[in-house]
Amino acid sequence: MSSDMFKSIVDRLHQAEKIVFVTGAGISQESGIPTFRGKDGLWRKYDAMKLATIDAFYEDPKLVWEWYEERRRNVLEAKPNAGHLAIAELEKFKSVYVLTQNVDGLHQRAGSTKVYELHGSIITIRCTRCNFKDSITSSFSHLPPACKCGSILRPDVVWFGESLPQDVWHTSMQQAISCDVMIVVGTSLAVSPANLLPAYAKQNGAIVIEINPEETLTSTNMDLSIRSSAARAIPELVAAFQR
Ligand code: BV8
Ligand code: ZN
Repeated sequence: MSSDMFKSIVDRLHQAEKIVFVTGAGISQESGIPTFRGKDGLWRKYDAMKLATIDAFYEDPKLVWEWYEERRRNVLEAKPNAGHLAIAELEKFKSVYVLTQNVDGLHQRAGSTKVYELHGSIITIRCTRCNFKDSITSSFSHLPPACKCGSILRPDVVWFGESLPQDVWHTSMQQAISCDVMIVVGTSLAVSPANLLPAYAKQNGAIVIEINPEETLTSTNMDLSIRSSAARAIPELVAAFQR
C-alpha cells in the first residue's frame, strides 16, 4: 500500500470521533489460535459446520464437547498479540468499539473495554436448562459436563441456526451505523448477520478499511485494503497515528 494511502487512513483516524473494529479469527491467528477456513483451519480437521450446531450437540454432546475442550485449552494458553494490544492502545485517544466474532476473549485480555462478542464466549459455560452461567477456565474431568441441576452444560457460544444475543447485536448495529471509520480485521465475512456490519457502516458515511493478508469476497466493497497481517498492520497504523 502506498505511503499516501497509509497517510490518508491515519488522517481519517485523526478526524474520526468513533472507530469500530470488526474482527474475526484472523486477528487471533498470530496468537496461535487456528482460523476456521485457513489452510491450518480448525474446520479442516473437524467439519465445524456440522459440529458448531445445536443438532450436533444433542446428537453427540461428547464429540462436540471434545472439540470445544481442545479449543478451550488452546484459547486459555494463548496470549493477546500486538494486533489486539494496538486496538486497546488506540482507546487512549479515541472512542473505540470492538465487534468481534471471536469467542476467545483476547480483546478483553489485551485491555479493550468496549468489546461485543457477537458469537458468544468459549470461556463462559451455561446450563442447557437452568440459569447457571459462569466463566470456567479449568478443564472438565468428564465430558459432557453436568450441571448441579442434572442437565448438561454447554459453551456459551452462538451455534449456526441460533440467533445472536439480541442486546449484543442491537448495540453492534448501533455502533456500525454511527462510526466514522470501520476497520475489518481477520475475517472472511462468510457468516451472517455479522457480515452485514460493514455495509451498515458504509451506508452511514463511514470509510471501511480491511486488514487481511488475503483478498476476501467483500474486498471490492472496502474503501481500502491493507494486505498485511493484524499483528503487523494495526501496530503500524496506531504508531503512525501517535506520531
Ligand atoms: C443466524 C461460534 C438466524 C461457535 C460461529 C444456510 C444454512 C444454515 C444457516 C445459514 C445458511 N445461510 C446463512 C445461514 C446463517 C448462518 C451463516 O452465516 N452460515 C454461513 C456459514 C453460510 N448464520 C447463523 O446461523 C447465525 N445465526 O443467522 O440466526 C436466526 C434468527 C432468528 C432465530 C434463529 C436463527 C449464527 C452464526 C454464528 C455461528 N458461530 N462461531 C464457535 O466458534 O465454535 S461462526 C465462526 O465463523 C466464528 O465465530 C467465526 O467468527 C466465524 C467467521 O469466520 P472468520 O472469523 O471470518 O474466520 P475465517 O477462518 O472464515 O477467516 C479468517 C480470515 O482471517 C481469512 O480471511 C484470512 O485471510 C484472515 N487471516 C488469516 N490470518 C490472518 C488473517 N487476517 C489478519 N491477520 C492474520 N494473521
Ligand atoms: Zn442447570
